[in-house]
Amino acid sequence: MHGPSIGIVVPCFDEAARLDIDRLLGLLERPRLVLHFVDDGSTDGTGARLVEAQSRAPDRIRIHTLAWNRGKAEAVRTGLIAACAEGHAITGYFDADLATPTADLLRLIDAATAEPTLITVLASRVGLLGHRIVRSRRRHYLGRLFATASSLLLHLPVYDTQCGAKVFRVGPQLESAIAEPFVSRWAFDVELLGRLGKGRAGVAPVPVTAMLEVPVWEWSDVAGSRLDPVTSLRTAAELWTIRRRLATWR
Ligand SMILES: Nc1nc2c(ncn2[C@@H]2O[C@H](COP(=O)(O)OP(=O)(O)O)[C@@H](O)[C@H]2O)c(=O)[nH]1
Ligand SMILES: [Mg+2]
Repeated sequence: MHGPSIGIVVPCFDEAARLDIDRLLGLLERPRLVLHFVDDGSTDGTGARLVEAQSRAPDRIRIHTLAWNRGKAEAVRTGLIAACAEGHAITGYFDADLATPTADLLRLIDAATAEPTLITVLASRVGLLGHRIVRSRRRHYLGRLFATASSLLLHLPVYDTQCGAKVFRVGPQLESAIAEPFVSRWAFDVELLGRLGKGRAGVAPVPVTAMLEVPVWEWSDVAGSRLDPVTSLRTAAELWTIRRRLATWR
């Protein structure tokens, strides 16, 4: 009657300055949506801001606290495992800086809800007329290079693996794909898609027809990103590690 139960993971590492709690809590207008914040060893007061947020909707907000900074990949994985364990029908993750607006996340959830065969719904940043995709030229072209390399690695015609908003149907396919830590710290989205696409013993691969990319209406490069040039290079190098790991993933 009120739609599926939804658990959205928001990884946070030292986000005290960027967290816009009011906008994030706006997501709770969606019936049965629960926010799973993962505080990844923050030392800047993020924890206190999350506790304050939770006091505004105690039954709709979870806080998972990691004792030390494990990186976005492990933080997201921890949150997704918790969301699956809680029995949500749909889960996903969403960057704390709201680079993707909440309205676009809700559109991903709507797509997954409307079409039960979909297992993966990804937000994609495509500069279409009438859409507002704001990012530096440098970040755009580097991003396109990375996306093309990822698409070749995955043998998947995916346009954008790195947008920080993704939604999944909970089930054995997702659960087996997040059961083990990722080998990558930043390119884990690629690794996750690769695992889903490969399947595992007793778990069927997710076919291309169960994946959907939804172009976002808005996306803006929010200041304060931790993706500096050195990290970008490391992330690109991670693609090789992922390729090797996926070759033996079964
Ligand atoms: N858990 C965790 N999350 C992180 C870490 N670094 C960044 N994030 C989160 O990942 C999301 C995107 O981070 P951001 O720095 O904006 O990266 P970018 O948008 O990809 O350039 C935000 O929700 C951050 O809080 C980290 O070390 N650990
Ligand atoms: Mg960002």
